[in-house]
Amino acid sequence: MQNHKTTSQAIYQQIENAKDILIVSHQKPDGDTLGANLALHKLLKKKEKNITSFCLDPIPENLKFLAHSQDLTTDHKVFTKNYDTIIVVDSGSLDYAGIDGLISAIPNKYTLINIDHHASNPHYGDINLVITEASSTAEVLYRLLSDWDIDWDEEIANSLVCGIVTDTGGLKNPATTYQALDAVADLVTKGANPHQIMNLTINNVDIASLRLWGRALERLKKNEKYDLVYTFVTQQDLIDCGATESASEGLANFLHILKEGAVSMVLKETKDGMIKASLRTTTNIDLSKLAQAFGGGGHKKAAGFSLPGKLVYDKNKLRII
Ligand SMILES: [Mn+2]
Repeated sequence: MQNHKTTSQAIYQQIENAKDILIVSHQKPDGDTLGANLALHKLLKKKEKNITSFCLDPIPENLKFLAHSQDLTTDHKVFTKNYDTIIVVDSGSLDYAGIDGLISAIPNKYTLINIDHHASNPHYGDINLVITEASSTAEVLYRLLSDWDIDWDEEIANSLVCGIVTDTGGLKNPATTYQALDAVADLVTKGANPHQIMNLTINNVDIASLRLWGRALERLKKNEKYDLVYTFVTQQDLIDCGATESASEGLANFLHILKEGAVSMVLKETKDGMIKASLRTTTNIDLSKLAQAFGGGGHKKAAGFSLPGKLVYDKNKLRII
């Protein structure tokens, strides 16, 4: 913890002296990376800094309730400007953020701050605040801001609660530690409304997505040898159910209710010819290591990787070609 305090101080100094700050979320953004980004955005605006919030992909419709969501840009041109400080939130690597090719276009020298909770994070920043036992980057940020004397408000509190609530699957998954709950409780005293945020995020699945989940649930299988329960979603399933690419995202988390199998896995075909695997466990198996062996990454209890290929389901057998 001492180490975190020193890092917290270093980040504070860097931000206090900064004028132009770029905050980057990871591509295909979720409630955590956006909650963390926009909470920082609001706070640093109050400190009269020039803030640019960037994400490679646009903000999903259901997260547009976050304050300052309209200030988030997807314009690559922001990487041709000068910044003294770049803060990357919730990204295990610059590649995961989707900016490894973009960041080299920034003309001047900057300080890179890496704020994250992914176990696979190699500490790529000049300053790294990576707390792998934290539920979410929003919780890491909450701890950071609690070390400083900041001007809290309802919007900052709600953005951070959004990150904690979504990354813990509604305060239910194994990442929901005492510290995560304590952070939410304190953020409620600062004006956050977790119930409302849950209804806008977790409890917000449409019929097409549930139909898709139904299809996947019907196919659930258990591999006894590996104590693995798995299922899959194809591009054809998305078409048949009228569901979007993001519809299967909640499915892996939903499988937390399962009592069988040490590990659950959802395989999903993507538009670009890849198969994306989402792994979950409630045991002590370190899934981030397993995912890294396949070129992926993530957390100990929730991780993923991608492989090129297509899924073929024939005579009750699943094959990857
Ligand atoms: Mn996260």
